[in-house]
Amino acid sequence: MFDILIKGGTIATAADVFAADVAIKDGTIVQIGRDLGEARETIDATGRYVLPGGIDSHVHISQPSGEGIVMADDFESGTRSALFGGNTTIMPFCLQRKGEGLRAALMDYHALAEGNCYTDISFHLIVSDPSAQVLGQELPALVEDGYTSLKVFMTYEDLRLSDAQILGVLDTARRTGALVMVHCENEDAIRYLVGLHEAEGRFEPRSHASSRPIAAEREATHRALSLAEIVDTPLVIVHVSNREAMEEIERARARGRKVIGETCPQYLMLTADDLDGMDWEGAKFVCSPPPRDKESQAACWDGIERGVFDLYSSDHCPFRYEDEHGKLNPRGRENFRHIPNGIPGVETRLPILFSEGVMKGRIDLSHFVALSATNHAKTYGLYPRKGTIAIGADADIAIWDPEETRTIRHADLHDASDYSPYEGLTITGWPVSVLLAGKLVLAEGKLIDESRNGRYRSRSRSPLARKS
Ligand code: DUC
Ligand code: ZN
Ligand code: ZN
Ligand code: ZN
Repeated sequence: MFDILIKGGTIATAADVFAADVAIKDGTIVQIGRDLGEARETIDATGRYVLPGGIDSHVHISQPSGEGIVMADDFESGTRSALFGGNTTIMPFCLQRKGEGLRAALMDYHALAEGNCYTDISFHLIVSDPSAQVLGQELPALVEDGYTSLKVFMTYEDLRLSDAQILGVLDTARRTGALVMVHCENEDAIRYLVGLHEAEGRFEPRSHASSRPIAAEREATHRALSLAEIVDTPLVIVHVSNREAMEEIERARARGRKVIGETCPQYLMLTADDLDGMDWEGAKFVCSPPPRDKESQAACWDGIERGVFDLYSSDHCPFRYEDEHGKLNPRGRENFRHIPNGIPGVETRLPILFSEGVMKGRIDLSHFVALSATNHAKTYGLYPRKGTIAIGADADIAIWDPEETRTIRHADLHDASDYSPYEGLTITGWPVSVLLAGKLVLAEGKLIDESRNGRYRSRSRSPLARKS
Protein backbone atom coordinates (compact mmCIF):
# COMPACT_ATOMS: atom_id res chain seq x y z
CA MET A 1 0.00 0.00 0.00
CA PHE A 2 1.42 3.37 -1.06
CA ASP A 3 0.98 6.51 0.99
CA ILE A 4 0.06 8.69 -1.97
CA LEU A 5 -0.62 8.15 -5.64
CA ILE A 6 -0.54 11.12 -8.04
CA LYS A 7 -2.66 9.97 -10.97
CA GLY A 8 -3.32 11.09 -14.49
CA GLY A 9 -0.80 13.92 -14.79
CA THR A 10 1.98 14.70 -17.24
CA ILE A 11 5.38 14.28 -15.61
CA ALA A 12 8.26 16.45 -16.74
CA THR A 13 11.91 16.05 -15.84
CA ALA A 14 14.90 17.89 -17.26
CA ALA A 15 15.11 15.11 -19.85
CA ASP A 16 11.59 13.84 -20.60
CA VAL A 17 7.90 14.66 -20.65
CA PHE A 18 5.54 11.68 -20.30
CA ALA A 19 2.16 10.64 -18.94
CA ALA A 20 2.45 8.46 -15.83
CA ASP A 21 1.37 8.09 -12.23
CA VAL A 22 3.71 8.61 -9.28
CA ALA A 23 3.61 6.41 -6.17
CA ILE A 24 5.03 7.67 -2.91
CA LYS A 25 5.92 5.86 0.28
CA ASP A 26 7.75 7.10 3.38
CA GLY A 27 8.54 10.43 1.76
CA THR A 28 10.17 8.92 -1.30
CA ILE A 29 9.10 8.28 -4.89
CA VAL A 30 8.89 4.49 -5.12
CA GLN A 31 7.22 3.84 -8.49
CA ILE A 32 6.46 5.66 -11.72
CA GLY A 33 4.13 4.09 -14.27
CA ARG A 34 0.57 2.91 -14.87
CA ASP A 35 -1.74 0.74 -12.70
CA LEU A 36 0.64 0.97 -9.77
CA GLY A 37 -1.77 -0.28 -7.13
CA GLU A 38 -3.54 1.00 -4.04
CA ALA A 39 -2.71 4.07 -2.03
CA ARG A 40 -4.12 5.59 1.14
CA GLU A 41 -4.61 8.88 -0.71
CA THR A 42 -4.97 9.66 -4.40
CA ILE A 43 -4.35 13.04 -6.00
CA ASP A 44 -5.99 13.60 -9.37
CA ALA A 45 -3.54 15.42 -11.64
CA THR A 46 -5.53 15.17 -14.85
CA GLY A 47 -4.69 18.10 -17.13
CA ARG A 48 -1.78 19.09 -14.94
CA TYR A 49 1.99 18.94 -14.92
CA VAL A 50 3.72 16.96 -12.23
CA LEU A 51 7.12 18.57 -11.74
CA PRO A 52 10.00 18.32 -9.28
CA GLY A 53 9.47 20.91 -6.55
CA GLY A 54 11.30 24.10 -7.37
CA ILE A 55 14.73 24.70 -5.88
CA ASP A 56 15.61 28.35 -5.47
CA SER A 57 19.33 28.40 -4.87
CA HIS A 58 19.60 32.13 -4.24
CA VAL A 59 17.46 33.72 -1.53
CA HIS A 60 18.10 35.96 1.45
CA ILE A 61 16.18 35.43 4.68
CA SER A 62 16.70 37.23 8.00
CA GLN A 63 20.05 38.56 6.80
CA PRO A 64 21.30 41.69 8.58
CA SER A 65 21.58 44.41 5.95
CA GLY A 66 22.87 47.55 7.58
CA GLU A 67 22.11 49.79 10.49
CA GLY A 68 18.39 49.89 11.26
CA ILE A 69 17.47 47.87 8.19
CA VAL A 70 15.43 44.71 8.65
CA MET A 71 14.74 42.10 6.01
CA ALA A 72 11.02 41.59 5.55
CA ASP A 73 11.00 37.80 5.62
CA ASP A 74 11.94 35.41 8.37
CA PHE A 75 12.15 31.68 7.71
CA GLU A 76 8.44 31.17 8.27
CA SER A 77 7.18 33.80 5.84
CA GLY A 78 10.00 33.30 3.35
CA THR A 79 9.52 29.54 3.06
CA ARG A 80 5.71 29.90 3.04
CA SER A 81 5.99 32.28 0.10
CA ALA A 82 8.46 29.90 -1.58
CA LEU A 83 6.02 27.00 -1.16
CA PHE A 84 3.16 28.93 -2.76
CA GLY A 85 5.53 29.61 -5.65
CA GLY A 86 6.01 25.89 -6.29
CA ASN A 87 9.27 25.45 -4.38
CA THR A 88 10.25 22.68 -1.98
CA THR A 89 13.84 23.72 -1.26
CA ILE A 90 15.43 27.14 -0.89
CA MET A 91 19.04 28.02 -0.28
CA PRO A 92 19.48 31.15 1.84
CA PHE A 93 22.79 32.74 2.73
CA CYS A 94 24.51 32.70 6.09
CA LEU A 95 26.47 35.93 6.50
CA GLN A 96 29.75 35.85 8.42
CA ARG A 97 30.18 38.85 10.71
CA LYS A 98 33.57 40.52 10.48
CA GLY A 99 35.91 39.38 13.21
CA GLU A 100 33.80 36.29 13.89
CA GLY A 101 33.82 32.80 12.51
CA LEU A 102 31.50 31.04 10.11
CA ARG A 103 30.23 28.57 12.71
CA ALA A 104 29.00 31.36 14.95
CA ALA A 105 26.90 32.75 12.13
CA LEU A 106 25.60 29.32 11.20
CA MET A 107 24.41 28.71 14.75
CA ASP A 108 22.30 31.87 14.55
CA TYR A 109 20.71 31.05 11.22
CA HIS A 110 20.02 27.46 12.22
CA ALA A 111 18.33 28.69 15.39
CA LEU A 112 16.14 31.07 13.37
CA ALA A 113 15.22 28.38 10.85
CA GLU A 114 14.68 25.38 13.13
CA GLY A 115 11.01 24.36 13.20
CA ASN A 116 9.92 27.36 11.13
CA CYS A 117 10.28 26.17 7.55
CA TYR A 118 7.58 25.15 5.09
CA THR A 119 10.25 23.99 2.63
CA ASP A 120 13.58 22.29 3.01
CA ILE A 121 16.51 24.64 3.29
CA SER A 122 20.27 24.52 2.88
CA PHE A 123 22.73 27.32 3.54
CA HIS A 124 25.41 28.94 1.43
CA LEU A 125 28.08 30.76 3.42
CA ILE A 126 29.02 34.39 2.77
CA VAL A 127 32.70 34.88 3.53
CA SER A 128 33.24 38.51 4.56
CA ASP A 129 36.42 38.02 6.59
CA PRO A 130 38.70 35.35 5.15
CA SER A 131 41.14 35.14 8.04
CA ALA A 132 43.80 32.45 8.26
CA GLN A 133 41.63 30.64 10.81
CA VAL A 134 38.58 30.73 8.53
CA LEU A 135 40.43 29.57 5.41
CA GLY A 136 42.78 27.18 7.16
CA GLN A 137 40.42 25.44 9.54
CA GLU A 138 36.79 26.47 9.60
CA LEU A 139 35.97 26.36 5.93
CA PRO A 140 37.55 22.96 5.21
CA ALA A 141 35.71 21.48 8.20
CA LEU A 142 32.41 23.05 7.15
CA VAL A 143 32.72 21.66 3.63
CA GLU A 144 33.15 18.22 5.19
CA ASP A 145 29.99 18.91 7.19
CA GLY A 146 27.95 19.60 4.05
CA TYR A 147 28.20 23.38 3.69
CA THR A 148 29.67 23.02 0.24
CA SER A 149 29.17 26.46 -1.33
CA LEU A 150 30.03 30.03 -0.46
CA LYS A 151 29.62 33.52 -1.86
CA VAL A 152 32.08 36.40 -2.02
CA PHE A 153 31.37 40.01 -2.90
CA MET A 154 33.40 42.40 -5.07
CA THR A 155 31.15 45.31 -4.07
CA TYR A 156 29.81 46.93 -0.87
CA GLU A 157 32.34 48.65 1.35
CA ASP A 158 31.67 46.35 4.29
CA LEU A 159 31.55 43.08 2.34
CA ARG A 160 33.91 43.34 -0.61
CA LEU A 161 37.06 41.28 -0.65
CA SER A 162 40.29 42.39 -2.29
CA ASP A 163 41.56 40.42 -5.26
CA ALA A 164 44.18 38.86 -2.98
CA GLN A 165 41.49 37.80 -0.53
CA ILE A 166 39.37 36.36 -3.33
CA LEU A 167 42.36 34.36 -4.54
CA GLY A 168 42.79 33.00 -1.02
CA VAL A 169 39.15 31.94 -0.87
CA LEU A 170 39.27 30.40 -4.34
CA ASP A 171 42.43 28.48 -3.55
CA THR A 172 40.89 27.14 -0.34
CA ALA A 173 37.76 26.21 -2.27
CA ARG A 174 39.79 24.28 -4.82
CA ARG A 175 41.61 22.35 -2.10
CA THR A 176 38.46 21.57 -0.13
CA GLY A 177 35.99 21.11 -2.99
CA ALA A 178 33.73 24.05 -2.15
CA LEU A 179 31.91 25.88 -4.95
CA VAL A 180 32.37 29.67 -5.01
CA MET A 181 29.68 32.15 -6.10
CA VAL A 182 30.73 35.72 -6.87
CA HIS A 183 28.85 39.00 -6.86
CA CYS A 184 30.61 40.85 -9.65
CA GLU A 185 30.53 44.65 -9.56
CA ASN A 186 33.52 47.00 -9.35
CA GLU A 187 33.21 48.74 -5.98
CA ASP A 188 35.74 51.51 -6.66
CA ALA A 189 34.02 52.49 -9.91
CA ILE A 190 30.63 52.50 -8.19
CA ARG A 191 31.90 54.57 -5.28
CA TYR A 192 33.34 57.10 -7.70
CA LEU A 193 30.07 57.36 -9.62
CA VAL A 194 27.98 57.57 -6.44
CA GLY A 195 30.16 60.53 -5.46
CA LEU A 196 29.49 62.22 -8.81
CA HIS A 197 25.74 61.70 -8.46
CA GLU A 198 25.78 63.18 -4.97
CA ALA A 199 27.86 66.15 -6.11
CA GLU A 200 25.25 66.82 -8.80
CA GLY A 201 22.39 66.53 -6.31
CA ARG A 202 20.99 63.42 -7.98
CA PHE A 203 19.75 61.58 -4.90
CA GLU A 204 16.69 59.82 -6.34
CA PRO A 205 16.40 56.00 -6.75
CA ARG A 206 17.18 56.15 -10.48
CA SER A 207 20.74 57.15 -9.61
CA HIS A 208 21.21 53.69 -8.12
CA ALA A 209 21.09 52.27 -11.66
CA SER A 210 23.28 54.91 -13.30
CA SER A 211 25.96 54.61 -10.62
CA ARG A 212 26.25 50.84 -11.22
CA PRO A 213 26.74 50.63 -15.01
CA ILE A 214 27.13 47.52 -17.13
CA ALA A 215 30.87 48.17 -17.50
CA ALA A 216 31.29 47.89 -13.71
CA GLU A 217 29.63 44.47 -13.79
CA ARG A 218 31.45 43.34 -16.94
CA GLU A 219 34.86 44.33 -15.57
CA ALA A 220 34.30 42.56 -12.27
CA THR A 221 32.97 39.47 -14.05
CA HIS A 222 36.09 39.37 -16.18
CA ARG A 223 38.29 39.84 -13.12
CA ALA A 224 36.54 37.15 -11.09
CA LEU A 225 36.87 34.68 -13.96
CA SER A 226 40.53 35.58 -14.37
CA LEU A 227 41.23 35.10 -10.65
CA ALA A 228 39.49 31.72 -10.78
CA GLU A 229 41.58 30.77 -13.79
CA ILE A 230 44.79 31.73 -12.01
CA VAL A 231 44.08 29.23 -9.23
CA ASP A 232 42.16 26.77 -11.45
CA THR A 233 38.86 26.90 -9.59
CA PRO A 234 35.31 26.62 -10.98
CA LEU A 235 33.01 29.56 -10.43
CA VAL A 236 29.36 30.56 -10.26
CA ILE A 237 28.66 34.06 -11.55
CA VAL A 238 25.43 35.05 -9.81
CA HIS A 239 22.70 37.49 -10.87
CA VAL A 240 24.00 38.32 -14.35
CA SER A 241 22.09 41.28 -15.78
CA ASN A 242 23.36 41.92 -19.31
CA ARG A 243 25.01 40.65 -22.47
CA GLU A 244 28.53 41.91 -21.79
CA ALA A 245 28.80 39.91 -18.57
CA MET A 246 27.32 36.91 -20.39
CA GLU A 247 30.03 37.20 -23.03
CA GLU A 248 32.71 37.07 -20.34
CA ILE A 249 31.20 33.77 -19.17
CA GLU A 250 31.13 32.41 -22.69
CA ARG A 251 34.72 33.48 -23.35
CA ALA A 252 35.89 31.80 -20.15
CA ARG A 253 34.08 28.62 -21.14
CA ALA A 254 35.71 28.76 -24.56
CA ARG A 255 39.07 28.77 -22.71
CA GLY A 256 37.96 25.58 -20.99
CA ARG A 257 36.92 27.08 -17.66
CA LYS A 258 34.12 25.55 -15.61
CA VAL A 259 31.67 28.41 -15.13
CA ILE A 260 28.02 28.44 -14.13
CA GLY A 261 25.92 31.49 -14.94
CA GLU A 262 22.85 32.57 -13.03
CA THR A 263 20.20 35.12 -13.96
CA CYS A 264 17.03 36.24 -12.19
CA PRO A 265 13.49 37.37 -13.05
CA GLN A 266 14.33 41.05 -12.53
CA TYR A 267 16.76 40.98 -15.46
CA LEU A 268 14.15 39.41 -17.70
CA MET A 269 11.22 41.59 -16.66
CA LEU A 270 12.37 44.97 -15.28
CA THR A 271 14.43 47.88 -16.61
CA ALA A 272 16.16 50.88 -15.05
CA ASP A 273 13.10 52.94 -16.02
CA ASP A 274 11.28 51.16 -13.21
CA LEU A 275 13.55 53.03 -10.79
CA ASP A 276 11.88 56.28 -11.81
CA GLY A 277 8.50 57.09 -10.39
CA MET A 278 6.60 59.36 -8.06
CA ASP A 279 7.16 59.45 -4.32
CA TRP A 280 10.39 57.48 -4.37
CA GLU A 281 8.45 54.48 -5.82
CA GLY A 282 11.57 53.57 -7.74
CA ALA A 283 13.01 52.34 -4.44
CA LYS A 284 10.84 49.25 -4.89
CA PHE A 285 13.09 48.19 -7.78
CA VAL A 286 16.49 48.93 -6.24
CA CYS A 287 18.59 45.79 -6.43
CA SER A 288 22.16 45.03 -7.44
CA PRO A 289 23.11 44.68 -10.19
CA PRO A 290 20.31 47.02 -11.22
CA PRO A 291 17.78 46.17 -13.92
CA ARG A 292 19.16 47.47 -17.25
CA ASP A 293 17.34 48.10 -20.54
CA LYS A 294 15.25 46.27 -23.13
CA GLU A 295 18.34 45.04 -24.97
CA SER A 296 19.69 43.52 -21.77
CA GLN A 297 16.37 41.82 -21.10
CA ALA A 298 16.48 40.28 -24.58
CA ALA A 299 20.10 39.25 -23.98
CA CYS A 300 19.21 37.51 -20.72
CA TRP A 301 16.36 35.63 -22.40
CA ASP A 302 18.82 34.65 -25.10
CA GLY A 303 21.20 33.45 -22.39
CA ILE A 304 18.42 31.34 -20.90
CA GLU A 305 17.57 29.82 -24.27
CA ARG A 306 21.18 29.11 -25.24
CA GLY A 307 22.28 27.71 -21.90
CA VAL A 308 24.62 30.54 -20.91
CA PHE A 309 22.56 30.40 -17.73
CA ASP A 310 22.23 27.07 -16.00
CA LEU A 311 20.59 28.71 -13.02
CA TYR A 312 17.53 30.92 -12.77
CA SER A 313 17.04 32.05 -9.18
CA SER A 314 14.93 34.70 -7.51
CA ASP A 315 17.61 36.53 -5.51
CA HIS A 316 14.67 37.09 -3.16
CA CYS A 317 15.96 39.84 -0.88
CA PRO A 318 12.83 41.38 0.59
CA PHE A 319 12.46 44.76 2.23
CA ARG A 320 9.21 46.49 2.97
CA TYR A 321 8.61 49.67 0.98
CA GLU A 322 6.60 51.75 3.44
CA ASP A 323 8.74 51.07 6.44
CA GLU A 324 11.30 53.00 8.38
CA HIS A 325 13.30 49.75 8.54
CA GLY A 326 13.01 49.07 4.80
CA LYS A 327 13.24 50.88 1.49
CA LEU A 328 11.96 54.17 2.96
CA ASN A 329 14.21 54.26 5.98
CA PRO A 330 14.96 57.85 7.05
CA ARG A 331 18.28 57.97 5.20
CA GLY A 332 17.04 55.99 2.20
CA ARG A 333 14.19 58.37 1.49
CA GLU A 334 16.76 61.12 1.03
CA ASN A 335 19.60 59.42 -0.77
CA PHE A 336 19.53 56.35 -3.03
CA ARG A 337 22.73 54.97 -1.54
CA HIS A 338 20.88 54.23 1.71
CA ILE A 339 18.04 52.32 0.05
CA PRO A 340 18.61 48.65 0.91
CA ASN A 341 19.47 46.61 -2.19
CA GLY A 342 17.15 43.77 -3.05
CA ILE A 343 13.63 42.91 -4.12
CA PRO A 344 11.15 40.16 -3.24
CA GLY A 345 10.46 37.39 -5.75
CA VAL A 346 10.65 33.87 -4.33
CA GLU A 347 6.93 33.24 -5.01
CA THR A 348 6.79 34.77 -8.49
CA ARG A 349 10.07 33.34 -9.87
CA LEU A 350 8.65 30.15 -11.37
CA PRO A 351 5.25 31.46 -12.51
CA ILE A 352 7.09 34.21 -14.42
CA LEU A 353 9.40 31.71 -16.13
CA PHE A 354 6.50 29.40 -16.90
CA SER A 355 4.29 32.12 -18.32
CA GLU A 356 6.92 34.18 -20.13
CA GLY A 357 9.17 31.25 -21.03
CA VAL A 358 7.15 28.08 -21.60
CA MET A 359 3.80 29.58 -22.59
CA LYS A 360 5.45 32.07 -24.95
CA GLY A 361 7.51 29.33 -26.59
CA ARG A 362 10.97 30.53 -25.51
CA ILE A 363 11.80 27.30 -23.65
CA ASP A 364 10.23 23.87 -23.46
CA LEU A 365 8.93 22.20 -20.34
CA SER A 366 12.07 20.14 -19.73
CA HIS A 367 14.19 23.27 -19.94
CA PHE A 368 11.84 24.88 -17.44
CA VAL A 369 12.37 21.96 -15.05
CA ALA A 370 16.14 22.18 -15.49
CA LEU A 371 16.13 25.91 -14.71
CA SER A 372 13.66 25.66 -11.86
CA ALA A 373 15.04 22.63 -10.02
CA THR A 374 17.38 20.10 -11.63
CA ASN A 375 20.31 22.38 -12.39
CA HIS A 376 20.21 23.84 -8.88
CA ALA A 377 20.30 20.35 -7.36
CA LYS A 378 23.16 19.32 -9.64
CA THR A 379 25.21 22.47 -9.17
CA TYR A 380 24.98 22.49 -5.40
CA GLY A 381 25.21 18.82 -4.51
CA LEU A 382 21.58 17.85 -3.89
CA TYR A 383 21.13 15.65 -6.95
CA PRO A 384 19.65 13.04 -7.46
CA ARG A 385 17.98 13.11 -4.05
CA LYS A 386 16.32 16.33 -5.16
CA GLY A 387 15.61 18.13 -8.42
CA THR A 388 13.98 15.32 -10.38
CA ILE A 389 11.07 12.89 -10.47
CA ALA A 390 12.77 9.53 -10.17
CA ILE A 391 12.49 6.37 -8.13
CA GLY A 392 14.40 6.90 -4.90
CA ALA A 393 14.22 10.72 -5.00
CA ASP A 394 12.58 12.75 -2.25
CA ALA A 395 8.87 13.11 -3.02
CA ASP A 396 9.16 16.89 -3.38
CA ILE A 397 6.64 17.59 -6.09
CA ALA A 398 4.82 20.61 -7.48
CA ILE A 399 1.62 20.11 -9.46
CA TRP A 400 1.03 22.90 -11.97
CA ASP A 401 -2.15 23.98 -13.70
CA PRO A 402 -0.91 25.25 -17.07
CA GLU A 403 -4.20 26.98 -17.78
CA GLU A 404 -4.75 28.96 -14.64
CA THR A 405 -4.45 32.65 -15.47
CA ARG A 406 -4.03 35.19 -12.68
CA THR A 407 -2.63 38.66 -12.36
CA ILE A 408 0.12 39.18 -9.78
CA ARG A 409 -1.16 41.19 -6.83
CA HIS A 410 0.95 41.50 -3.74
CA ALA A 411 -2.20 41.05 -1.68
CA ASP A 412 -2.39 37.47 -3.02
CA LEU A 413 1.25 36.61 -2.26
CA HIS A 414 2.54 35.17 1.00
CA ASP A 415 5.79 36.95 1.79
CA ALA A 416 6.08 39.61 4.48
CA SER A 417 7.05 42.45 2.17
CA ASP A 418 4.39 45.00 1.23
CA TYR A 419 4.72 45.05 -2.54
CA SER A 420 5.66 42.99 -5.57
CA PRO A 421 7.88 44.41 -8.31
CA TYR A 422 5.65 42.50 -10.72
CA GLU A 423 2.30 43.92 -9.59
CA GLY A 424 -0.18 43.78 -12.48
CA LEU A 425 1.70 41.20 -14.56
CA THR A 426 -0.68 38.55 -15.86
CA ILE A 427 0.62 35.01 -15.57
CA THR A 428 -0.65 31.84 -17.19
CA GLY A 429 0.36 28.66 -15.36
CA TRP A 430 0.53 28.43 -11.58
CA PRO A 431 1.57 25.76 -9.11
CA VAL A 432 -1.61 24.60 -7.37
CA SER A 433 -0.48 21.77 -5.10
CA VAL A 434 2.85 20.98 -3.49
CA LEU A 435 4.11 17.88 -1.70
CA LEU A 436 7.13 18.07 0.59
CA ALA A 437 8.70 14.71 1.43
CA GLY A 438 5.51 13.00 0.31
CA LYS A 439 3.17 15.12 2.42
CA LEU A 440 0.61 17.30 0.72
CA VAL A 441 1.25 20.74 2.21
CA LEU A 442 -0.38 22.98 -0.38
CA ALA A 443 -3.59 21.61 -1.92
CA GLU A 444 -5.44 23.47 -4.68
CA GLY A 445 -3.92 26.76 -3.58
CA LYS A 446 -4.66 26.23 0.13
CA LEU A 447 -2.09 25.66 2.85
CA ILE A 448 -3.44 22.51 4.51
CA ASP A 449 -0.52 21.59 6.73
CA GLU A 450 0.93 24.27 8.99
CA SER A 451 3.36 21.98 10.76
CA ARG A 452 6.42 23.47 9.04
CA ASN A 453 8.18 20.18 8.48
CA GLY A 454 10.85 21.58 6.19
CA ARG A 455 14.28 20.29 7.11
CA TYR A 456 17.79 21.57 6.85
CA ARG A 457 19.68 19.53 4.25
CA SER A 458 23.42 19.17 4.18
CA ARG A 459 24.85 18.79 0.72
CA SER A 460 27.48 16.80 -1.15
CA ARG A 461 30.25 18.63 -2.93
CA SER A 462 29.28 20.05 -6.28
CA PRO A 463 30.36 17.73 -9.08
CA LEU A 464 32.03 20.83 -10.55
CA ALA A 465 34.24 21.34 -7.52
CA ARG A 466 36.04 18.07 -7.11
CA LYS A 467 38.89 18.21 -4.66
CA SER A 468 42.31 18.64 -6.25
N1 DUC B 1 23.34 40.72 -3.90
C1 DUC B 1 22.51 39.76 -3.81
O1 DUC B 1 22.83 38.65 -4.17
N2 DUC B 1 21.30 39.96 -3.34
C2 DUC B 1 20.83 41.20 -2.93
C3 DUC B 1 21.79 42.27 -2.91
C4 DUC B 1 23.07 41.93 -3.52
O2 DUC B 1 23.91 42.77 -3.69
ZN1 ZN C 1 24.90 39.61 -4.86
ZN1 ZN D 1 21.36 37.71 -3.56
ZN1 ZN E 1 9.00 48.66 10.97
